[in-house]
Order: sequence, then structure tokens, then C-alpha cells
Amino acid sequence: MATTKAAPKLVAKTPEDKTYQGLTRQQLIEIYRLMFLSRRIDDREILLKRQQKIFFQISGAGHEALLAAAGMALKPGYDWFFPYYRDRALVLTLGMTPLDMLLQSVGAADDPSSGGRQMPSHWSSPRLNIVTGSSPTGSQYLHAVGCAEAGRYFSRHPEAARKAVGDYREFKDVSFHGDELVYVSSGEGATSEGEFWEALNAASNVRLPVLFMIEDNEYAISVPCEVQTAGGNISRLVANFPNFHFEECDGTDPVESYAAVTRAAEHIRAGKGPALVHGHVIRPYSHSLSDDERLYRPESERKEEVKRDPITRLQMFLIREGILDEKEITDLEKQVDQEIQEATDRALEAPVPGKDTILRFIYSPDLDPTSARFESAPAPSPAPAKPGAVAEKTMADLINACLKDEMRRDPRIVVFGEDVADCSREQYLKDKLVKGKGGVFKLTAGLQMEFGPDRVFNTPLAEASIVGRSIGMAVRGLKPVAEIQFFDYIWPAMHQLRNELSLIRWRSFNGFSSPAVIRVAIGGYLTGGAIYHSQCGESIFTHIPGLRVVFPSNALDANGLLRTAIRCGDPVMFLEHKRLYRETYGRAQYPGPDHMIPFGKARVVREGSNVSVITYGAVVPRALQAAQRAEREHQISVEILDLRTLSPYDWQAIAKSVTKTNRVIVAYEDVLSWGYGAEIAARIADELFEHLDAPVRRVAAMDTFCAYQPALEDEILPQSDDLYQAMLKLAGY
Ligand SMILES: Cc1ncc(C[n+]2csc(CCOP(=O)(O)OP(=O)(O)O)c2C)c(N)n1
Repeated sequence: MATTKAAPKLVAKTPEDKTYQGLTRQQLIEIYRLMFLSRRIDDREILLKRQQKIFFQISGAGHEALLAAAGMALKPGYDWFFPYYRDRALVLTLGMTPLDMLLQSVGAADDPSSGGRQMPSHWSSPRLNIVTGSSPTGSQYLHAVGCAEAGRYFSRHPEAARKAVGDYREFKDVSFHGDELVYVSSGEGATSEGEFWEALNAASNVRLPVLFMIEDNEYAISVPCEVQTAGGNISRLVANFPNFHFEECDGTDPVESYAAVTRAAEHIRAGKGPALVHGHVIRPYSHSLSDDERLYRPESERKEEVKRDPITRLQMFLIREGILDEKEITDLEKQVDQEIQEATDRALEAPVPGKDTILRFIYSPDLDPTSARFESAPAPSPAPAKPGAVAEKTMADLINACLKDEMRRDPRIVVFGEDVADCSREQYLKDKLVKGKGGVFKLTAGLQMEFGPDRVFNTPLAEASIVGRSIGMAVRGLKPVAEIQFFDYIWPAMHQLRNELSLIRWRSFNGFSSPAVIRVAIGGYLTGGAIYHSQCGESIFTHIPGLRVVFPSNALDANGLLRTAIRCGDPVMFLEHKRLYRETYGRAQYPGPDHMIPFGKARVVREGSNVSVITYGAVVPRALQAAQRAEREHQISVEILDLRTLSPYDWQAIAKSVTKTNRVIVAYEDVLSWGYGAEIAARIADELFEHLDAPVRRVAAMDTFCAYQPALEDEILPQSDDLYQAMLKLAGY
């Protein structure tokens, strides 16, 4: 909590030891100071916006009492906070300063929350455990759940918090206390987001220490609460979630709010489960400076609301209780205004970020997964006595082996998703009644049995939740290796992937990071996989800065690349082609527990001199087959490059090959138009034009969906014969 600045002396009309729901008179003065400070920063920002000295404004006006009280009841730097844009009074109470805020408003280089990258009121402070927030409404709920899960995990497994050198842990400190809680908030409008309900479900089910704060000002921009929420009151809808403590309070009254948050926090800290505080507040200013509420709220309604203004109410209360007199209030307000003036003057003079900062912190500045540090050759055990006694391992085997090896090595790794556990009803396993499932493709088989249900568990069927929880865990220091069962069903998590996972580091100017690994089963060629079990779409994710995208074509690469993904400090989408899981092509011997392949290093599958094929994933074996045929039948020598990682990708290898053969095909399984190959082809045309003796060709799927009927599927997806024909044409161009 921020210290009181030269608090005015108390008047002696009431006994000094009188408290108000546990709040002392001194604390009430401090609450008033913080509330007034919050309001006056809003007013100052509004002025600055009108003067075009800042570029956006959204206020916390009307929410101050609830939030200053919450800040008093909670512990900065001990509890964790996922606030939203109206929480100015909360973060001031926790210890952020007016200068911190105004530096963000002007977009200064020294903006401690984001280095000039985020709009005002998007606070972040590693010191205070205030985690960088985004603008999408409601997505923070899942991060809070993940953060709470991580705190609980470290309390149960303190050895996991130990620092280790040589991987992401070197740069990821962990702190936990055992009774800390995770605060997360939004307006009542954002409770309509699915992520809110997914978070309630998860937190309730496993009694997580999360404090859900709903700040109900009755409007979501112009949409009133009775349109937003069935029955118009969110408290009624959530009332049946088990293990919860619920509070509904007048959020314009700091004393009532403090009591509500204190009771909620007690429930949580006692380990009984989460709590939800529903505070009724007001919104005396429009939604933001881009909104004019007079368009949808009549004068009469707005006038009525003013009567509940928390600032004037507390002022009157302080006078009535004899805590401060009018003069003392005026003195206190003058001090606040002076503090804001000084902060404003400094912020307006603060240097803006240099253009050289733009690309900083998209990825970890400490650990570069493309570097030699992530290169470690396979070390298979010596050949067995009997030839053939050790079968070559499939991609599925070697992914499973990598997960096991890494989990043995690093107690921070947790594995979860839909059906990834061996058996959620553990007793069945213990009693040997069942063998266990371990994933619909059995990639995680045996993990729960070896590492236990704290480290390997099934989640509800909710993809946004899987990714969102991963983010919260990774922020807190765990290494989630989550699974999305089918690429086709990744879309509910798109928001979490695009707007959250990939952005945590950049938008907090390296204050926070979320190096989670998201494994995804992808791809077609399944004979009957149809529309919803065959999709590719990797280019949608390679289009996202901040996310590493890996797509191995064989067992050994999958093993080495997954290890790099786990040990590095960036979020990684690890795409596993379902058709390759158990393919004969690309099997390998177990490479030992330390095999790593750096990202951004292509593999020359086959050397050649007439045509280059740039490809990856399940097209690799198809291209190989086509190349062998082209050589056999037409003496065309085809070079095949397997990119292995799509973001980053190995431009040097591409350039070397194209410079040698002067003819190039970019081949990929996804639909032709706007696919991954478009970027590669464009760059070849741009930078290697002088080396080309023929146009850049693409071989890819037809611009449609994958049909169920195998004859159609064969036609739709790129086949070896398509590649063969393209090789012939290009060689003869
Ligand atoms: C996912 C998403 N959809 C829409 C928006 C645009 N938007 C910003 S704030 C807001 C209303 C939020 O209302 P509420 O949750 O009640 O909070 P309040 O602003 O009233 O405090 C909307 C629709 C957004 N930021 N994110």
C-alpha cells in the first residue's frame, strides 16, 4: 500500500481507536486520498487528451471506493493481480504512482508498464505482481486461474521453484507463500465472455485461490446490464458454483467494500476455494473519451447516479464521523493536485521511445533458440547385441520419450489438455482395473502414472481455457506443455494465442513472459479425416510475431525440436502431424535425453542440382517419393529442404539451395492461396530473382475443405504425383 503523504491530523471528536469494519480512521483518510488521487488523474488525463498531449483516455471514475478498499484488503507483491482498465484506484493503492501512470499516458520510453506500447490504464508491475493486461475484455480470467494453479503447485512442490541454469529457469524467478490469492477483475459486461465462465468452472472445481471482482456499473459501453446478463444480475447466475464464497456489496461505500473483500480473502486464504465479489459502482463519465453517453443515457438517469458518487459520499462520511473537517479535506486535496501537477510536468518532458526499441522483446533477450546453445547431437545407446532387438521408434514414441525425459529433468513441467491423462479416476489405475489412455493419439501415455496427477491432468473441454491457463502458469514460472487435441478445434483459443500468449513479453517491455508450449495434432491424409479432422493452417500462426511455430516431419526432429521448445524462453506452437505419428518413414533410434535441434535450421533431406523443393511436415515424404521417381524416370536431380521450423525459418538454407538449382517449388499441405508458401515464394521472388531460371511454383491443397470421401481427399490434398508433375514441368521450363 502506498504510504500516506503528510496525512492531516485527526480531529478528536470520535475516539481514535474506533474502527469501521476493521478500517482505522487513518486508513479511511488514506482511502479518501487514494480515491481522490485516482479521480484527479482521470481528470488530468481528460484535459491532456483534449490538449492532444495524450492519445487515449479511459477512466476509473465511480469505481474508486471498491478498488481502494480492495487494495487495502490485499497484499501487493504477495498476492497476484490481473486488473482491468478501471482499476486505477486499486493499483495506486498497491503502490503504482501517478508518474507511472502518466508516463504511460504520454507513451514515454520510461513508461514502466509497457515502454510506450500500451494504451493508458494497461498497468504492469513485476515488483507488485501486477501482471500485464490486454484490451480484450475477459481474457484475463483464465490467466488468473493459471497463476493460481502455479502458486498452488509450487506450494506443494517447493523443489520445483529452484533455479536451474541452462534453460528458461535461469531467467524465471518464482515466488510463493502458500496463502496468496490471485485477484482478477472486469466489468459486468465482460462476464458475458465465455472465458469468464471457463475460469469460474476451473477455479470452482479445484478450489483455486482466485478472487473474482465484478465491478458493475450497469453499462458495457452503451449496453445496459439487463441486456447483457439474463435477469440483470450476475450474482444470481453464478450462485450455484460450488466451493465459492460470494459477496454482493455497494461498491461506492469503501467500508462495506472492505468488509466484503476481507471476508472473501479470508475464505480464499483458508484454502476453501475461490470467491466472487460483485460490487455495484457507478460510471459518472462516459465509457471512454471516444464515447458520449448522452446518446444513450438520459439526463435524469445520470443525475440520479451522481448522488452515489463515492468521492462525495466518503467526503461527507469523513466529516460526519469527525475524521477530517472541511479544511483538512481541502488541504489533502491540494496536496494531491500538487503531486499530480509535478507528475504531469515530468511526464510531458519524458523522452519518447526510440525507433530502435520497436523490435525489442518480441522474443526472449536471454535465450535464443536458434543459437548453438540449443544444438546437441543424438546420443543413441550403443547398438544392441542382437541386431533388430531395439525397434526403430516412431514420432509418437519419441515425442512421448522427450516429454518423459524433460519431466524427469524439470519439475516445473506440467502436461494437460483434453484426454491427456492416463485416467482421471486414479483409483482405477492403482487397482490395475484399467491400462490408461494418455491422449487420443497416446502421445502422453504413461506420464500420469510416472509423474502423478499434479503434473499430468485432464482439463474441461475448453480450448481457450487450456491456452489461457497455460499463460497464467507460464507467467508465474511453470512450464506448461499443453495439448490441443486437434488443430481443427484450436479456434476457441485463437484470442488467447493471438492477443495474449504471443504478446505478454512485448507488451510488458520484458516485464513478464509466458514461455508455454502448445502441442497441436494437425493435418490430413487420414483417409476419412474429413473437414474437421484434417485441417492445416499454420500460416495463421506464423503470421503472429512472438510465437515460435515448429512442424517436424520425422521422429528424430520431433524429439530434438520439442526439447528445444520446452527449454527455451519463448511460447512455442508445436505442430505434430497425425499422419506422421506412426509412419514408417522417419523412424529413428531413441537419441538419449538431451538431443536438441536449434530453431530456424532446415534439413537437406536430399541433395540435388536441377530443382529445389522447399517443404515441411507430411509433404516431406511425398516430395521425397516424387524426387526419387523424377530421378529414376527423367534423371532430374531434385533437392529437398525440410524447413522443420516455420517461424523462424531458415532463409539461408533456402537461398543456398535456390542459388544452386535456380528452380524452386514451395510445397505445403494447406490450401494454396494465402498459405505458408506465399511468403516463401514472395521472398524468393524478391531477393533471389536474379538466380531464377523459372517462375516460383507452389504445390498445395485445392482452395477448399478436406472431404470425407477418400477419392475426394486424395484429389484435394497435394500428392506425390502432383509434386512429380511440378518437378517435370519446372525442370523443363
Ligand atoms: C473481446 C472484446 N470485445 C469488445 C471490446 C470493446 N469493449 C471495450 S470495453 C467494452 C465494454 C466493457 O464493459 P464492462 O465489462 O461492463 O466494463 P466497463 O467498461 O463498463 O467497466 C467493450 C465492448 C473489447 N475490448 N474486447
